[in-house]
Amino acid sequence: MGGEQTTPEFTKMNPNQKIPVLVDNEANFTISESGAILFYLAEKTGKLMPSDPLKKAKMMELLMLQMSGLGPYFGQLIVWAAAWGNEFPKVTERYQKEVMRLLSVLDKHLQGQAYFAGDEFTIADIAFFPWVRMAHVHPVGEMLSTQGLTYLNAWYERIAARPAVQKGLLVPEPNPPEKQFKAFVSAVVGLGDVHA
Ligand SMILES: N[C@@H](CCC(=O)N[C@@H](CS)C(=O)NCC(=O)O)C(=O)O
Repeated sequence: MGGEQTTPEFTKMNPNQKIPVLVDNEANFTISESGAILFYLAEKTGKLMPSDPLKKAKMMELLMLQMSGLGPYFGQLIVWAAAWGNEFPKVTERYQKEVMRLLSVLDKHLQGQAYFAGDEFTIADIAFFPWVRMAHVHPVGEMLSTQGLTYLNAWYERIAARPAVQKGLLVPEPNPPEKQFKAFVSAVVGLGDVHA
């Protein structure tokens, strides 16, 4: 997040100037937006997505909830609570409450099913995992009481124990939580002058 996202080369790949961007050289195809990237990869590989159209639609429902709900609201919570040092407690509180509300919606959703789309691990679980993780490992997590969210916590442990997830958490390199958090704050505030 050193500003590379605003260079002409990167802007050509994603006019929205945000990561992630996927370049599939094999298909000569470039795509941005994490949800669209996950969907593209699942379609391409035939993995991590139900084939049944109704189950797939339910999976998309959850993927959209992550993209439009938990991700943006959690991002804003980090901006108001951490980056701007809780300068306006009422604003921070709005995002804190909404993140908590969404986490308890997710908890209810997982009651009686192991994964967000039912009994199989899909891209919806992959999309939610880093944000739910944030509620556990980062300083902002202290503002979110996840203790009573039994189903969500069990899901979190289940996903975190997957060998591929553990491997993924070390990319690009293993970092202590404080360093990860700093990088995350600069990523969510990353619009430079717009936020100054
Ligand atoms: N809706 C987008 C959000 C992407 C996004 O906000 N990326 C952040 C990093 S988490 C970013 O590139 N920040 C840098 C900036 O805004 O300049 C997605 O899901 O891919």
